[in-house]
Amino acid sequence: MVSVLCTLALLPGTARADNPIVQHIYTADPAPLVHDGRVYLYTGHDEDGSTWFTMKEWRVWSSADMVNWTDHGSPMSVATFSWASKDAWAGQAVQRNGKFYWYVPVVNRATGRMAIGVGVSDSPTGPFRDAIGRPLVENGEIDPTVFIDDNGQAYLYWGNPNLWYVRLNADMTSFSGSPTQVPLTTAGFGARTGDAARPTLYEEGPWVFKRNGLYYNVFAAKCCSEFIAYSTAPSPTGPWTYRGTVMPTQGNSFTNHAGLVDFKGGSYFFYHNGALPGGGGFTRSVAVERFAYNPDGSIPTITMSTG
Ligand code: FUB
Repeated sequence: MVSVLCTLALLPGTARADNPIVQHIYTADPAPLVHDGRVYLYTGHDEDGSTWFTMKEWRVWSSADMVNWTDHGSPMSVATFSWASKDAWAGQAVQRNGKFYWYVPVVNRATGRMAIGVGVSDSPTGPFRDAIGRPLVENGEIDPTVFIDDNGQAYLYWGNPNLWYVRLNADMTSFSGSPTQVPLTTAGFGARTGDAARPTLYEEGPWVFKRNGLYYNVFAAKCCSEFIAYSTAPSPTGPWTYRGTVMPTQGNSFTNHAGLVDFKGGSYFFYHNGALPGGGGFTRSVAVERFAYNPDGSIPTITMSTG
């Protein structure tokens, strides 16, 4: 659990130190990025607790100590993408060559289907502009995660109900060839029962990273009381081996969404739940737990400190 050293008043420009991290608006789909001594936390914004997601913008928060968080407002929204109509869903930002690239799923007005756009900025806090003026990927699926390997090759993964990846070009805003579909085997992603269309646990929200030479894919499993599970592989393209549960179903939200970073000697697991008053599946809140990898690199079971 994150130690709470202080609790800030709910002043503009601040967020509270304890879980949930943000307590004055609803936030979802956390995507942390470590840069220059700070953790930048990119989130969605749940604006209405009715019967479906109402998400029009993304938000940025940052912290140097994982206790005090600064609110950087909303430097990117659906309106940033002239071709987009709605649904500012789960994305991830990465830094390369002095620029920050933020990959997000959003509905393409022309097709009515989800596409992946990419925003770019000179600063981790924006403002972000549409990097290419059109979708980067169009196949109706969601939840991009971006990973740059040690040799400089960048990968974009995404998908629900499938899992896809492309190798991004060095410009981070284009790719060569066609998207590759990852084989969703039960050995790779666990076995689901009772849904012939989805034989594995993989649902959505992949988060791919490398640690001590091992590639991890931490993902949301088995809608619609999602838990967080993970797979590992010897390469960024697999083959993946299912490794089990990271965070069990908990927390008054039918989705969950993971983001992991190492920061100043600690490992941190970000997620969301419905822990705030009025919280639920469409009024979520991002939270974080500090944890330690097991000596063999496996991830321990992490439970929510609130929710
Ligand atoms: O926030 C909208 C969607 O819910 C995300 O894209 C999924 O990962 C789930 O959290």
